Amino acid sequence: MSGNPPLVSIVLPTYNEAGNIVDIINALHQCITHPHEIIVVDDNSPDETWRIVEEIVLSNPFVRIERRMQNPGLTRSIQHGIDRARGGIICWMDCDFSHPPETMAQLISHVMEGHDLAVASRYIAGGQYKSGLQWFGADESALAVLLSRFINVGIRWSLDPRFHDYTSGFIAVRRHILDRNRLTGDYGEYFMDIMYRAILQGHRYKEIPFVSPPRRSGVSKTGTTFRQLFWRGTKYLRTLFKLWGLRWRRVERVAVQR
Ligand SMILES: Nc1nc2c(ncn2[C@@H]2O[C@H](COP(=O)(O)OP(=O)(O)OP(=O)(O)O)[C@@H](O)[C@H]2O)c(=O)[nH]1
Ligand SMILES: [Mg+2]
Repeated sequence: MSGNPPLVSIVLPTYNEAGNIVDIINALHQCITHPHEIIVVDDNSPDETWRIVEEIVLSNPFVRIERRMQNPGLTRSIQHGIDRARGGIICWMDCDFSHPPETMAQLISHVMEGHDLAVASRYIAGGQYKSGLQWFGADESALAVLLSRFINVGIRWSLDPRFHDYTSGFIAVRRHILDRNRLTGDYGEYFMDIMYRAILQGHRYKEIPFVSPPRRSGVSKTGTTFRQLFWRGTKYLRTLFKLWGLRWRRVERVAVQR
């Protein structure tokens, strides 16, 4: 890449991350050597994560806070951050330390080196999900971990098996891809949607492994009861049908052009 490196925008969606947000911003700022901005998008957290960030903003001009008062949701929050990002490379990740900040630095380097998207994956050699998870007495449900693995295998083999972690949510992307593809969906299913559309559009991606430990502080926002997990599963299924439709229309279009 010639000239100055593009600005990197890191979007951090937060809901009740008061115990993690200071450390995650500091860790990212230390790891990322390229010019960057950090945009925290908080859904008016009751633990006042937004207020902590407002304090940080006063002495750190590279940090911004977007406090959303309406229509909460993970996908909408990330899209809100993307819409306000100034960088040529846009990234996002979870803020609970299950996404290591050093891995974000690696993702950015891969995009700087020419890939359109770089994704951190738990399901390629060297990656691992919930390392250190205690199956009994832990905050995070073993059922949720199992379901996530199961959903991933199903999605992977019904879309494009060359890509591995369709629910990663840990990514660096060139801006033009996000200009063309807005995030849709409610929670984790937005990721398979954007990723598969990018694959269909022929964008170059790189997957790198990462080991995902359980969250460091606070509690998970992902439901862990059977009913919540079931509803989550149906949203993935709906997105899967939509993406099959997209692939089908694409195959038809290519056939007609021939
Ligand atoms: N702005 C915003 N952020 C959210 C919302 N829900 C979750 N988040 C953030 O999204 C990230 C992922 O949420 P987690 O609760 O860790 O959920 P998860 O990683 O899918 O599930 P676990 O594997 O149980 O940790 C964290 O940074 C949360 O603070 C939301 O509704 N709005
Ligand atoms: Mg998490």
